[in-house]
Amino acid sequence: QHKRIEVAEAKKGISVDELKEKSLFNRTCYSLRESVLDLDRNGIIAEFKRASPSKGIINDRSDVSEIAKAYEQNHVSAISVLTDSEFFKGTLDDLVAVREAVKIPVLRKEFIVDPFQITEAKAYGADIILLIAACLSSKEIKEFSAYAKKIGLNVLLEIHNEEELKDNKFDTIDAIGVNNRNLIDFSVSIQHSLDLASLIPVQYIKVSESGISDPDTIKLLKNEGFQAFLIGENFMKTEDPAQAIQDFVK
Ligand code: IGP
Repeated sequence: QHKRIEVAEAKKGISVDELKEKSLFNRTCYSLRESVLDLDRNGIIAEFKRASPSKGIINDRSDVSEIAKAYEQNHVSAISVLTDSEFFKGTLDDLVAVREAVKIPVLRKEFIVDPFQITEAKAYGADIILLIAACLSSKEIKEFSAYAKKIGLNVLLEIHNEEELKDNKFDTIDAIGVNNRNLIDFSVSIQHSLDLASLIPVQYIKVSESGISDPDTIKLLKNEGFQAFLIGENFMKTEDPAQAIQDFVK
């Protein structure tokens, strides 16, 4: 609900037509699929995450460009940037800063409830949007993903159970992410990914999200067919996220 109010406020500040005039809106997006399948990259989607509802402040950094560059130099496949301010202390400025710092796909990590936020994602430099099945109807997922594709964005659909997968197998979705974190009680289990892996059709890039904190877990997930791994807290909680990712991937 608070998100809908926030979107209504954002709409007052700038119109869709004004968003579409921004130079970033008219760029060509990097392909998530190509980057994930690129053998010189490691499948990690590294997240810039200052805070979360479950952990509070994780690391209140302002040097987002530096961290993004370090992630890129360590061969991640994409970078995720939280733009929700209330729960994650993120901003659209963070998204622009990351866009300007790297030449790999950037995901706008946001609770999308209105197509306005999809136009906004592109206008502020994102290549990928996240649609969370738990927050949207199947009809919305179909329409929002079709619109995102039409303006050249990549779409990552986040699911947490078999039902959400079954209802949303649209051609306008590029990747399916299994969130290992339960959005209601915040409990985390990699088992969610392991259970759903074989049910995700091959046309989608398979992503495992949340609670990944050691390289052995990645090996396990890879064996089950996962191609990408969304990791935030494990890097962000350290004093030096750049060093943390270097140690993790070596
Ligand atoms: C990263 P972690 O446990 O590595 O910090 O998780 C990412 O998966 C998580 O931030 C996330 C998220 C979301 C945040 C996954 N889906 C939806 C906000 C909204």
